[in-house]
Amino acid sequence: MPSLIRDLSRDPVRNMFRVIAVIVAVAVVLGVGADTSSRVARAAELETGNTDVGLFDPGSGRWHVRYRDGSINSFYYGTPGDLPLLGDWDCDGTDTVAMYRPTSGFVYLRNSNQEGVADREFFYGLASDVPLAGDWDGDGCDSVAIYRNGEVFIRNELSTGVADSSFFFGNPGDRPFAGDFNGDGIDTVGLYRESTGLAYFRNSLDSGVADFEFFYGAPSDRIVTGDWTADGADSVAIFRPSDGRFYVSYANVQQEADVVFAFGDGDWWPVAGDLGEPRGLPDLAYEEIGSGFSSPLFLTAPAGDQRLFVVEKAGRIIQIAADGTRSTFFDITAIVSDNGERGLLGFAFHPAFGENQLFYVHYTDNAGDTVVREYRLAEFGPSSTRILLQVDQPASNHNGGMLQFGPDGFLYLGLGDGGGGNDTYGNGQNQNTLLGGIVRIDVASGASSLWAYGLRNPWRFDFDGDSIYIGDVGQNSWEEVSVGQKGDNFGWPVFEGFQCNGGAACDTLDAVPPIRAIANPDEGRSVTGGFVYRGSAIPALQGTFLYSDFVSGYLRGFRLEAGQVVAERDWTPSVGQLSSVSSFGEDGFGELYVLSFDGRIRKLVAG
Ligand SMILES: [Ca+2]
Ligand SMILES: [Ca+2]
Ligand SMILES: [Ca+2]
Ligand SMILES: [Ca+2]
Repeated sequence: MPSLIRDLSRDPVRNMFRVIAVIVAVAVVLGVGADTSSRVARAAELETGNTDVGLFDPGSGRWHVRYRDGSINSFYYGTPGDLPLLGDWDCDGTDTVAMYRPTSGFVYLRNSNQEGVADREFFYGLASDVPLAGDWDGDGCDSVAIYRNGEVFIRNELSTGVADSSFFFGNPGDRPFAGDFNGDGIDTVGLYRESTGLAYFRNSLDSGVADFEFFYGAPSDRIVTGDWTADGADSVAIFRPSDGRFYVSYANVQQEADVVFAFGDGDWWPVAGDLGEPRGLPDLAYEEIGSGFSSPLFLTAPAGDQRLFVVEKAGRIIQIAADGTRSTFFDITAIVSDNGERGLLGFAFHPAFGENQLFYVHYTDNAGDTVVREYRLAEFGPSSTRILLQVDQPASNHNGGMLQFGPDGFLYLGLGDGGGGNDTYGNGQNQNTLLGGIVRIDVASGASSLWAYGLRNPWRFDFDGDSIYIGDVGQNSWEEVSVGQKGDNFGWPVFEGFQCNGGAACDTLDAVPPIRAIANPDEGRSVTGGFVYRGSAIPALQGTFLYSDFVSGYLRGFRLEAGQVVAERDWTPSVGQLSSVSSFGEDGFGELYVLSFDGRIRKLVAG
């Protein structure tokens, strides 16, 4: 068979068709993938060399890149229907994403693996061409070639222009790939015939017969190449859409995969390359630590304390001892109004609780108004307390909730816009009310002031350094996650997410846009803000903000650097959807928990 192909492939377009019928049966027999279960377990020992993999989901326009340590970064770049590329466009040794738009022949390059606009764009090729990334001249920089019906058009510059060279290789319908198969520092072209699983390789950029070929994969597999073994030469891997697995071969020979790992889903397009130092977010899992709580909506603990304190909406705080024993720590159900969005909504220990035994609650009183109250544990009783803040609530909804000490020692409270719909009471942009904002309370003097505003219902927030991460529940179209500082205006109701909701005012308002806007109802209906992870059990999660949604129950997170999202992930496909996620919680050591209104509490652990 090999000699037959070589003899005939002087005119490969015509003659490669002739051998298809012969090799179909062989390819099925030799296809990779036998006994995958034992090989999936080996993913952790994958010799990746300098090679990482990525997948582009053409349905959503979302990328998922997997670093060699197994961590993953997901981000939107490109639009449905684009073809993905990965290459070193700026010659810094790290590969980044690009999109080829088949409808226009435009290439859109990014020099970083994160959401954003193209760093460079240019036109090369025609509609229906297939793009290839490679270093065709060995200068250490990748550029884009295109494959068109059995002809390859090489270009060494990232700009619009004519091909530097072209040559014939393969048949119309073959799927081209590129790689440095002989380790000479020059990328050349291979062809994968999906219908048969036969791959053809060429080591020079000119017309001619395949230098070698072998069977790898099964029909509909998608091929990538990478230097998995760090010996300077690229070898093949395939992504199998039918099982969402990569099958990696350490040599360009016909053999079973050296390693198999699960990554991705369905009809996604694979890439491979050198993503540089791992910057992705690690696998996570839920570990249920308790159930049977009554509408739990918060969890906290004093720093360094082994106990957990669970807030139940009706007005109870349940203490969970280190051995799991539960007891009632605190009960103010008699003074809490608990219906709809009302209840005991926030709870915070004083940073010096160990010495002064002070703690703080935010609840809706029996008149339906907001109260923030201080208690001292040793003197607990209705008369032993100090009311720090009372705010009249014009409606039963949008009462905010979160209560947390900031790093500056002040106590912060999230308050909604007063309720109704679409800011009925006009509080979002009114700086003369505490409603619709983040309120700063000086617990020493009892003074309160508006610290940030333009919020609809900041149910949960978290301070990290001098930044606040806010989950702000949206109206009809967009749930928001925003990050800001003192004095910021988050835009409600002039903006909902990035969307203008206030006509001409949108042009002049100096509002902080959200970091993420989550489409309602497609992705979520009521965002549940979380925490920036500062625990120690999952080091690779450090600095990541995690959040969810009360209705859709996803688990998402991102990490910022200089205000930009540099790592992002949606763990829902691996951890599953939860029901009625009411809040996240943080224990005395910075580990995080997810609370569901169905009474269950789960700890976030390494996956
Ligand atoms: Ca680069
Ligand atoms: Ca080059
Ligand atoms: Ca080469
Ligand atoms: Ca290699």
